[in-house]
Amino acid sequence: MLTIHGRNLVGGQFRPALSEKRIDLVSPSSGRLIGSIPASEKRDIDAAVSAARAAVEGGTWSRQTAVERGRLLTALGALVSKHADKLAQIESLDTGKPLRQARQDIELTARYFEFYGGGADKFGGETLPYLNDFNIQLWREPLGVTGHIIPWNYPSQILARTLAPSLAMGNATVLKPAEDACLTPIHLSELAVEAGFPDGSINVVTGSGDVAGASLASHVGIDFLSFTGSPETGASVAAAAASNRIACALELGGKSPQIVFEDADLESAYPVLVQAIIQNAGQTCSAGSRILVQSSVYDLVVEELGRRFAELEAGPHDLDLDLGPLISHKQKTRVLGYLELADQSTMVAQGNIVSDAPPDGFYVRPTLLGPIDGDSRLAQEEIFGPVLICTPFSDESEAVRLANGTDYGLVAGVWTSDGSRQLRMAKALNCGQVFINCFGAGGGVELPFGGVGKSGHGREKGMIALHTYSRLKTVVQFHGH
Ligand code: TXE
Repeated sequence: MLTIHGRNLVGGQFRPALSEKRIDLVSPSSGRLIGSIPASEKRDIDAAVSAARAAVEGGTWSRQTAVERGRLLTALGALVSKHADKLAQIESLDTGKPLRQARQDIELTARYFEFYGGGADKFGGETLPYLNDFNIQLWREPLGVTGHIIPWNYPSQILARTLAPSLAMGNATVLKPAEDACLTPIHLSELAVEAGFPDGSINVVTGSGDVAGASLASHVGIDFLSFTGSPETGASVAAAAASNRIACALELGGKSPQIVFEDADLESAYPVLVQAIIQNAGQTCSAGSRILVQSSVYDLVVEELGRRFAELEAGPHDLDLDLGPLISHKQKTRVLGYLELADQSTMVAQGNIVSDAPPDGFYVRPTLLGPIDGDSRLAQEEIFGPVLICTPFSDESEAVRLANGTDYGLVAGVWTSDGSRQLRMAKALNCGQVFINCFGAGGGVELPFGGVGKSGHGREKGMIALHTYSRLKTVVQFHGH
């Protein structure tokens, strides 16, 4: 079994935590030890923020042109592709996700670096019409040092999605990966150095959320914070950022509905409806975790979904089944707690855990529940596991009321062949992304992404992220008659 002992990257140097303390990592598939990471503290974060500050204030990084920054990002993307096999093995081992999904994640990771590598020298300011004799320019400048706290569900993809646009705009970065899964971030930091990123431009510091994460979120030396994780931690990091008067982008998950009308092409919808919840064992911020089905086809749809759920298999990451284990014992307990809330009469179907799955792995059977009341906790709260709930609706207005009836608003899917209804629904849905006759949990490098309400605010992905990671300066020049 692979055992990895990771190091921090601070100011271009790989090193353990200053205290030399470490956190053990376990494999979600077996519950067995697979390595350890530095248990960094405030002084490690201080060192990383100082290194980043030096990089943007006079360091080599601050002198790189947009073209050079773009080339570095593109080179890192190429290195990720070159080492894709190894990175996918590590991602799969560390998170428990099936190997083929880890391969897709690594492909997308490379794509983020490529995309923003191409974007770095194509994004600039503007001029404005104003009074005669004046020239008005709007400049796009880097923010300075950006802090990034990322979760364990898509460690490599989320690292790339948040670091790449920030680096493209010329910021220096400090990233704190999640203590439950951070082996790919550690490997990506090594590839970043190999690609030639100057000292201090990328710093990666591992550790627990309440120590290393909280130190980064509250650090007076950062100019912007990007956070992806739970709404509760999101609120606490946003409060810390506010006390330092810096902005933040928060991506805090969702309870994303897929709305199936009676005129939908059901055969095309079924595999997508299932995949959108079992991908990453349901631990996807944009998982399609609620299905709203028009009453006239409710029984038909739920019966077919039930048939498909009963065939699903969960097992160790390297068996590459439909889904792997959950990330940790804590997540497994959380998801089983939600299943206990379900009335037995609403249990439609459950998939299986393969018999050779190690007993100490964090497996949960994929489960289909319905009909579930739209006001119940199962319909309102993010379960973050392979649990899909079904709720019937009678007409378009009830579908909208149910779809918008949670505190979250990240993504929604609409399945209907009526073109006018597609647009009416897209307008009425209160969320950041709407998919029509398709659904894209994760992925979509080009597509601006972010939520409303409890799902957070700010947008990442796509060219819009270059706005997020830069600041506008208005320059007013009087040039005379
Ligand atoms: O999240 P946390 P957890 C949701 C999902 C899941 C729940 C709990 O519903 O069941 O959150 O997961 C760091 N200051 N999502 O407990 O705590 C932590 O080290 C600063 C949705 O793992 O938010 C990690 O790096 N940082 C989500 C990151 O925050 C702190 C993905 C996320 O951990 C901190 C993950 C603190 N006080 C969970 N405490 C999505 N949007 O995709 C923790 N952290």
